[in-house]
Amino acid sequence: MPDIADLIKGVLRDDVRSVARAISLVENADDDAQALLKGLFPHRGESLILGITGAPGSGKSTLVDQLIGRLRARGKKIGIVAVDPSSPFTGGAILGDRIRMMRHSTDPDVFIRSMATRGHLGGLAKATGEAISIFEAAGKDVILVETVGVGQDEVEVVKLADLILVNLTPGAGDDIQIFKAGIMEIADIFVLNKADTPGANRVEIQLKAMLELGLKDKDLPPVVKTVATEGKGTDELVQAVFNLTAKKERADLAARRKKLIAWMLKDITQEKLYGLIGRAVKASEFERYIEKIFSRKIDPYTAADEIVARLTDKRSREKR
Ligand SMILES: Nc1nc2c(ncn2[C@@H]2O[C@H](COP(=O)(O)OP(=O)(O)OP(=O)(O)O)[C@@H](O)[C@H]2O)c(=O)[nH]1
Ligand SMILES: [Mg+2]
Repeated sequence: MPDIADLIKGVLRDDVRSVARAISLVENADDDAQALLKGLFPHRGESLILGITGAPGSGKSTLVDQLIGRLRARGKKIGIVAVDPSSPFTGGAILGDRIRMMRHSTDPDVFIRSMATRGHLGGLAKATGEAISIFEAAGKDVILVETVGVGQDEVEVVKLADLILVNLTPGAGDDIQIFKAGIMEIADIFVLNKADTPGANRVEIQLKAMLELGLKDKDLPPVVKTVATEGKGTDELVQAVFNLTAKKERADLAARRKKLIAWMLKDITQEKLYGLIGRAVKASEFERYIEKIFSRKIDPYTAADEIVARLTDKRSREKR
């Protein structure tokens, strides 16, 4: 069993192996993980959390790879959470992300964590928040969160970032997808990637026209054209990010952080409640309930009430 106090010290020193161990520990989500996260919590740095979202295959990872290069050139220490889409969209995405960012894999100041959305639904905010906490405690300057803008959860998670980059491409169908998901409203910067493919200028004009119509009284978010595979436009993108962070209101950033905290608190509380239920009601008892519900001797609502009542009874007995 790892010594948590040592591990905390290691993370605070930004020791690569400690950060890696902390992350695996958190992935296992046991009591040690909680002790670790509790210990790290008071130590938060001034990290900038950058979210990047867009349709599958729009070039997010290639862009992230370019951003890593540019930010490293400015001496920034970086943590990356790549939320991998479940298989229906792009199979083998984890491998793809790793390979595209591989040239940074030997850099101790670049730490990449992949996270699968499959089987994690709902817990995504908690898992992302925990990875962010570790990176913050380790003193990363910039934390990049890459998610596919398809499912509601992924979209919600990206909203937790301080700044949101929405990645579009000239490819057909993107506009419909983005606007349907309501991503337009949350974008701080639009990245029009694959600007080397046909239709880039047309899409840029369309996008700007739509933004002017849709966001009448607000500052229009910048639109930056990039060719991520060649690194074109990425300097401009980094500049746009820093211009905006300088401008963003503290209150605005605080509001986003509070939303992340609210999500995490909800997730953590739910997880603890599930744990309590699991301990209070044996698997065999669950089986009995299932049989009773199946034979219509009891309805599932009453059964759930009984299970919850068991918990509250137990707690009040403990208190007495
Ligand atoms: N022509 C062109 N191709 C690009 C550009 N950027 C990325 N690509 C290619 O697009 C493909 C997808 O790139 P990724 O970076 O994996 O895209 P992604 O959005 O991370 O994909 P998922 O994580 O699977 O959703 C790769 O084959 C890239 O080489 C670009 O600017 N121009
Ligand atoms: Mg990717």
